[in-house]
Amino acid sequence: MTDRTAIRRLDYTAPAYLIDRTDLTFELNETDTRVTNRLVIKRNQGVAADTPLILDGESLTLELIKLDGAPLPASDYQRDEQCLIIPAMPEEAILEIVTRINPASNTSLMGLYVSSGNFFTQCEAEGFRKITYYLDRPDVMAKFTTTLIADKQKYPVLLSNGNRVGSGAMDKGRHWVKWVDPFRKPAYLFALVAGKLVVQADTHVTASGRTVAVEVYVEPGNLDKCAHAVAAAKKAMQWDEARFGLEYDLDTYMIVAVSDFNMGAMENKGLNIFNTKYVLAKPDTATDADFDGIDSVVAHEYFHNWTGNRVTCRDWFQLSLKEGLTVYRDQEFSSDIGSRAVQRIQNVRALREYQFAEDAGPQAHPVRPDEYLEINNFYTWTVYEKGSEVVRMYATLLGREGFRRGMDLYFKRHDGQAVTCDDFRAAMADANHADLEQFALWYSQAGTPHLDVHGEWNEAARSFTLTVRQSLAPTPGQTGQSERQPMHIPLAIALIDRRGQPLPLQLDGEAHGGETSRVLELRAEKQRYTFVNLPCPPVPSLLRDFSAPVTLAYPYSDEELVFLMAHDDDAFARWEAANTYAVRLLCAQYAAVASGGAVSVPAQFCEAFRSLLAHPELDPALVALMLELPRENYLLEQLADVDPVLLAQTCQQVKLQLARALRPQLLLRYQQLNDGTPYRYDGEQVARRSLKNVCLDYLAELDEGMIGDLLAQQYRKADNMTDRLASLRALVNRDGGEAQLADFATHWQADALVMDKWFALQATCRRPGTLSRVQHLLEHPAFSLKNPNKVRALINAFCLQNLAHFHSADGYGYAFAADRVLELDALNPQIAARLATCFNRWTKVDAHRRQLMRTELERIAAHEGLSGDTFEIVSKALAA
Ligand code: B3K
Ligand code: ZN
Repeated sequence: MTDRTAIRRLDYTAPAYLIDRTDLTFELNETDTRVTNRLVIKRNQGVAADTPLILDGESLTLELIKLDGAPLPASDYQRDEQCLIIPAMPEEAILEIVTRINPASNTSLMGLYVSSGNFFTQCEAEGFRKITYYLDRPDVMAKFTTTLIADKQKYPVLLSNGNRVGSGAMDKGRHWVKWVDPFRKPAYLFALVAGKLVVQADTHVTASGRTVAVEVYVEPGNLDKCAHAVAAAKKAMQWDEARFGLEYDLDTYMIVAVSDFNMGAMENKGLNIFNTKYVLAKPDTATDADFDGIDSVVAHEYFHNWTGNRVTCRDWFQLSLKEGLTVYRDQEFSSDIGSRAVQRIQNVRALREYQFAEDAGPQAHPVRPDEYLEINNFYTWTVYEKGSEVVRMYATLLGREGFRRGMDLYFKRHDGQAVTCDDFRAAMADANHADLEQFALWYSQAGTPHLDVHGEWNEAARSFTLTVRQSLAPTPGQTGQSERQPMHIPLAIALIDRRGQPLPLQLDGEAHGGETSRVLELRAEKQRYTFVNLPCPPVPSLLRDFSAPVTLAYPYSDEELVFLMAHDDDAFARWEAANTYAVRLLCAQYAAVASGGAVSVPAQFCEAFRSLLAHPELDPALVALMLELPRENYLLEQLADVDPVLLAQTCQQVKLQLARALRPQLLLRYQQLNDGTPYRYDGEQVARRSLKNVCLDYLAELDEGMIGDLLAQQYRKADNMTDRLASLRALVNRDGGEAQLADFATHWQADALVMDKWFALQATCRRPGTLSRVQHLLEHPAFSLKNPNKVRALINAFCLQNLAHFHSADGYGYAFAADRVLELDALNPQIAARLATCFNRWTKVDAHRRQLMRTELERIAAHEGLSGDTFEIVSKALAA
């Protein structure tokens, strides 16, 4: 039965009982695992003596309950599908519960499950209750010991949280290993792994001189793909010591890679479990983006040891407390080990493409949600990425040192506790004597604030006045515009003179000019800033480094955008100017085509791009980012009543015209960068490859035999996956690409992660017949609906990234998506619910498609036995 009652943030009450110690014993068997759970429980202070103990538990077979050593008769407890209730509970007791579970039949990949013959767990958010009866909530923190018992031959490696304290042989070919975790933790951080695994080991010596073992466990045959993950873990450890003074606290830090996993990775105490996608990599099999992804996910999970584990969340509404902060930390790490500007642009681009769409759609929710049906639906772009922008704003407002003072106070006050987003904000405020009361609105008001900015030059006074108005549109489930309050928004600005120099900024009333860039703190609905003593009318550079997660409109002329693209001293703002210009161009072209006209890219736009290609002294990575056209999904958000097929065609035509206009420059730049240097993953080479492959991507639009040869040659000669995949991506969109596609599959059929790329290329292909090809691929021996990576590579890629085919006017794309949602829902509700978000933006498309999408949403919603996960997503979409 599905429980469809919303959980509300304001209903929080402290736990009635607390658990001091949790001693677990697992007798592991694929279809019948026995779990013995011994709890030292006590009633919480101030709780009435007749308060029952209510333990969470799902899909468990109960074998035995003992209270203080004596078996508990059935009349002394009650059970239903979600809990076990003991009405008469002593103030303190030892409760022993034995349950049986069937890991082999667990396709939800929550709780204990089997993957490739090995055992793994996933407990966040509420998976521990599928392992044993427990107080499965993050504010109940206990000390855990775990004893694992299993067949020694089949499961030689037995891992859990903390430190390994003993092991031994047993009867029937079994063995045991015991683990003790000295730190209190909530159940969602529990983990175990058992199986045939090999390990790549290294050490890290901490700043205080302790030696920590760093171990990465993988299936045999994958040891040659672990070096990057090991190096990433060591870099992350060193970085956290240097930047935040935070050291690792156990003797061993373990990462285990598993191929069946619902998300990227999980920060279980001392035993992080990772999707193989974020561990396994070598130049042959992984792209530059994969290597980057491993750096950031390894760092993210490692950083959770302090921000998430040592200090955890009081309840799941506070999820962004650990996720927003940890994303901010991993972004800072990536910026420090790579290019800060590239990192920032990539993060902002993703935020705008996905989080802004979430904020504008039916699933909009605040960074700290107010209610949910299924918490797993709230591991969202808003909680993670907007949450990280909120944390970044503290650093922008308080400065780097101020932010560090706030972090130090946060750990001093809350180490070992389960706390709230308000506690974090209070630490930031108190450590800096800052007023962050109004800042709390970032956690409670959903939607993307909009800034409308105007500039006025006063020739007589030689002053420039910026007028800024903020607004916030209503979002589903939140009250109307009238109740929205103005927010505390850091707006970083500069004023650039005609030669491209930033001018010293002196506000009217200030004694003298100051820095050339400053952060205005907006607090009111409308604010005016007059800058004086200016030699000439400036061009404003606004929202530099994307100082707040807002949309901003300023009436720039095309010429001003081209000027900022070339001259702004902030790299993000240069990219932003190019992006604004390109969005403007594409929206105008779409409007022209939609009203019967043809695509025609103005010469001035081509010139701006030509000049980017003509300056080899510019950072190739930044040039590549400026040349990449805005994504179709992002453009869809800027328009209304969209025909997505026409939008995709427009984008392709614009790209083709640019390729024709810039052919010589693209080819020259491609040839300069394609210099045959053997592959290395380092900043300089990654930057060069990114621009080279952007040039190739444009050239591939040209229907010329010579370009076909160029693509085939890059495919053949590439000594790395980045270049090989870039050429194959273009080839699959051309006649004749089938040969390389087949060659690729033959070569990589045994490598699951590389085959994911092969599926995704075909799912995102532009050519006719893509849907039937995708349908055909569902039957491919390397595909499995039970493997989330495969589902994401083939099905989600088609439904969420292939606009032209998903939105085909016959509605077949929508029907395909709905069928897959229903099929997946029976296997793995979390994965089904994520896929169902492909219907979120149904109100954005034209009336014909709106009707088709609505019909499919209704079909899903009406399905008998639909999970709460999927129900929550589709019912909200339908309410839009
Ligand atoms: N905390 C986990 C995500 C758990 C998702 C549960 N549905 C990974 C992370 O954010 O690091
Ligand atoms: Zn996280």
